Order: sequence, then C-alpha cells, then structure tokens
Amino acid sequence: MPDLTPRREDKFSFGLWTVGWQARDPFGDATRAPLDPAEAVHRLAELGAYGVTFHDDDLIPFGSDDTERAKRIAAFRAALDATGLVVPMVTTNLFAHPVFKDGAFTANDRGVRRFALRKVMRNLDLAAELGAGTYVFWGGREGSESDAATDVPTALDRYKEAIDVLCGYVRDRGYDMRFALEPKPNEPRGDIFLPTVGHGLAFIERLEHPEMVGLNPEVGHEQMAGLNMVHAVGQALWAGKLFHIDLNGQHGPKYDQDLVFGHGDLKSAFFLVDLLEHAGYDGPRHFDYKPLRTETADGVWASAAANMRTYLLLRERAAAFRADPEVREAAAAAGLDQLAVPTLAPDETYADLADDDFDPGEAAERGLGYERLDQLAVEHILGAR
Ligand code: GLT
Ligand code: MN
Ligand code: MN
Repeated sequence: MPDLTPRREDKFSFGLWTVGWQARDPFGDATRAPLDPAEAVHRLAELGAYGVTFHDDDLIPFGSDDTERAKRIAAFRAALDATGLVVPMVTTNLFAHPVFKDGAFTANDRGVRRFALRKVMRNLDLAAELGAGTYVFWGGREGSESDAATDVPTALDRYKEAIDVLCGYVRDRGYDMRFALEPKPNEPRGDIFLPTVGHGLAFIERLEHPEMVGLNPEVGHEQMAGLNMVHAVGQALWAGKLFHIDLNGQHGPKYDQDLVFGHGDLKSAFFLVDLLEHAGYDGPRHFDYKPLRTETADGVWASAAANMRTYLLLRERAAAFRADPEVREAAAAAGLDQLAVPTLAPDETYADLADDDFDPGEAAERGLGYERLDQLAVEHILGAR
C-alpha cells in the first residue's frame, strides 16, 4: 500500500465554499449549518491540505461594514497563522447577489459592470495582502437564456474590457498575481460565455495582457459539455495556460454535480493525474466539490479527505502504469514513442516528402494494439497489477 498521507508538498487546496456548502439546492433548503471559515482552515490543515481559497463573500458577507469586514479578516488570518495554511488563490462572487442576475462584466446595465469591477478590485487588494498568486474568474452569470437578450461579440468586447482593466489594476499596484479564467458551458445561465477551455484559450489571445491570463479548467465543466478533460488540460498545458485546476467528479452531460474527485469518471481522473504529474504541473491541486446533500459534518470531512486520498491513489497507480514493463512494451508496439519524432527531419523541407517509400496499404492493415494498452490501464486502476 502506498503512503496515502496528504503532505503540504502535494499542494492540496480547497475552497471555503466546498466544505462550507450548506447543501441548498434549487429544490431544497440547507441540510447543514454554516461552517466558520476559521474552523474550516483548522480542519483542512489537520487533514493535510496546504491551501485554502475563497470568494470575497465566503469570508465577508455581502454588505458587511468596515468593522465587520476587519473582524472577519483578522479571524481568518489568525487561523492561517496558527495552521500555516496558505491562500494560493482567491476569487470574486459575481453570481449570488440579484444585482448580477444578468451578468457582471457583461451585464447590459453599465452600472452593474462598473459595480462588478469595484467589487473585484477591492478583493484583489485582499488577495494580494494574503499572498495569493492566482485570481480566478468564473463567469457563472455571464451569458443568457435567450439569444435575443444579448449580443455575443459585443458582450465579449465588454468581457475583454473588464479583464484588461483588471490586468491594468494589478500591474499598477505591482501585485505578483496572474488571472485564471474558469470555463463552464451552462448553469446557472442557460448558456455561459467562454463555455470551454478552447473558447477560453482563444479569448485570452485577444486580451491586452495575454501573458497575465490563463485558465482554471474544472473536470466537471468540460465533461458537462461532453468534452474530454484530459485533452482540454493537455491543450492548456501546451499553450502554457494551465494556471490552476479545479478537480472534482461528474457523470457526463447533466447538471453540475461537483462530486468528489474520482467519484465520476474514474478512468478519466486516472489519466488526468497521470498527465498533471507527468507534465510537471506544479500548481495547486484544488478540489472544487460539494459534499453530498445527505451528509452531516462527519461526511463533509470524510469527503474532503477522500479527494486527497483518491488523488494520491491515482498518482501511485499512474506511476505503476508507466513503470510496468508490459505497458512500456505495449506502448512501443503501438508506436506511441514515434509521436515525439517530428514529421520532417531538421534538414528536410516539404520537397523531401516526395522521396518517401511508404506503403499506405501496409500501414492501413497494421493493428495498433490500443485495446491491450487500454486494458492494462484499467487493470492498473483496479489494482490488478
Ligand atoms: C462556484 C462554481 C465553481 C467556481 C467557483 C469560483 S464558485 O461554486 O461552481 O466552479 O470554481 O467562483
Ligand atoms: Mn462545478
Ligand atoms: Mn470550479
């Protein structure tokens, strides 16, 4: 059995809104009492997490006065100091208050857009004070239910304007902070702008400071769109844009389940961990999940631990898969190692392609053995090897 004790260097982090979720859903009331942020910090530290993240409103309820605000920040800071937990990422709640019912940065109402920018700037100051290196933007309300209600190219102009203004703010203040956009296809809006990792990557290239902006892909969000999270993260890594990641579980295209990591598509979770570890991603392994509505506090902490334990199990399984001589042999037989060889040699041009002595019929007849490779992966996941 591998050592499954989470350690600080594993960089596991959790949002206050995850373990603190009171399990209110569109059909039912809360099933759990509110969780004090300081208690969340202590419990997460005991379980072996290294970091905690939050929305402004998770820590300081919307509308708090300055005294209340200072009191809450001080209590949170005291818990951080006592436990050594860090704040690697912070974000803004631009979705809960009714003022954001038609979006924040892309609301048709200009006053709402300006209010949203002020809300973010205020929280950027707090994020910088707490040492956060990443600031996430999940635009849950940026979108529409009716195509009559917005104009997509113009809305994207406003989205770009907001991110450009905020990049300017971070630069002027000298904060050492990068932005990570979090795509999601729908929910709460019928259709959300920047619905997938691919849309996010294309958007970033049109920004004033593309170097400051990357992505925060979430497992369940790509899967809600019927997409492959491993491919999405692979492309984000390729583009140098994997600034942060939200790990959780989802069963295909349906409402956002936010299950414990690995409790949805386990095979995809295995290949995702393999990719992150193999690619040398060194950012936080951030769990953005919701403990099931059926659970009491015991279930909340059991599920928090389960996220980290599953990640560590999958990390060990992925390493065993890669080290298995039969896997290596099957991968070589399948020709996987050839993919890294450039199609043209360094001294070749397209003119050299004419000289190839290649038989398409023979290549077409060759079996690739991916079934064997896939089964080996499944056996490693199941602990049969
Ligand atoms: C919200 C959402 C998450 C985002 C969070 C950041 S809040 O719970 O469902 O996916 O990561 O704003
Ligand atoms: Mn989600
Ligand atoms: Mn998320």
